[in-house]
Amino acid sequence: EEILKEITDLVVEGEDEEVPKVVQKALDAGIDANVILREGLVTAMDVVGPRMASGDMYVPEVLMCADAMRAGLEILNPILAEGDNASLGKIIIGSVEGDLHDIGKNLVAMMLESSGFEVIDIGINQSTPRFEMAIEEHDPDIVALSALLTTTMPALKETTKALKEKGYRSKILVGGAPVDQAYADEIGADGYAEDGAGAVVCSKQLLN
Ligand code: B1M
Repeated sequence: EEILKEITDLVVEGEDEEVPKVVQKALDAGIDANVILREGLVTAMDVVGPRMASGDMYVPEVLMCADAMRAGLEILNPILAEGDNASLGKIIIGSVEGDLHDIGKNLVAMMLESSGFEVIDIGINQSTPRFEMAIEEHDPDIVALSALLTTTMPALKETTKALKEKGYRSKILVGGAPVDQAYADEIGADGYAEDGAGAVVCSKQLLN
């Protein structure tokens, strides 16, 4: 679809005012919100990633892309979130210490919420003590940890270990691009998910 390509291009260009308008236009044209998300918005990050790695794009530009993506997501969020309201369980989610990436985490949070979980998002760059404070305040069923960098995988491991050592009842779910099932097993997490849909399936399994 032409309009999906237009959305991708606008996100890559960091057009945060245009993106929501075109996303709305795509919805009005009857395109499914999930398709707009996957083939319009998320594809932009597949373009941005390699450009960033090759030095064709710098952090300030990528931040503009992230803002444009967020602006588009805000239009889709209420539609994607039309789920049931019964709480399947309480989940605290955050990006681990040193990690400032939040687009993927936000997507995972949105999917969990729309599937009926109560989600408390504590944000990016969260240290172990911050997770502990949140756990003590909310007593969640699951703590979901996101890491997007190979350099923050050690923080993922530290936090997982520390929370396990404290003996909280919460299950620990981990994910993010560099993480896989083998690593999740190695660090003693209770679950691993590749994406938002996987996080929903895994969370349901963990609470069974
Ligand atoms: Co950064 N970055 N970044 N970045 N960035 C990556 C991750 C990178 C692969 C780009 C590249 O070089 N090709 C690379 C990592 C290399 C590596 O570690 N192997 C990288 C780097 C190097 C960096 C910096 C070091 C760059 C620098 O400063 N020189 C720096 C580090 C900052 C820090 O965190 N300390 C940095 C900064 C940034 C920005 C701030 C500019 C920006 C983030 C803005 C924001 O998030 N608000 C940014 C972005 C946008 C990216 C890319 C382009 C896109 C990430 C993204 O949002 N993807 C990324 C390259 C890429 O992924 N193509 C890149 C879309 C999103 C939907 O996917 O986040 O993977 P993702 O989430 C998925 C799954 O991973 C999974 O589900 C999500 C939905 O499908 N998932 C979970 C995520 N969390 C989960 C938790 C779960 C389960 C599943 O359970 C708990």
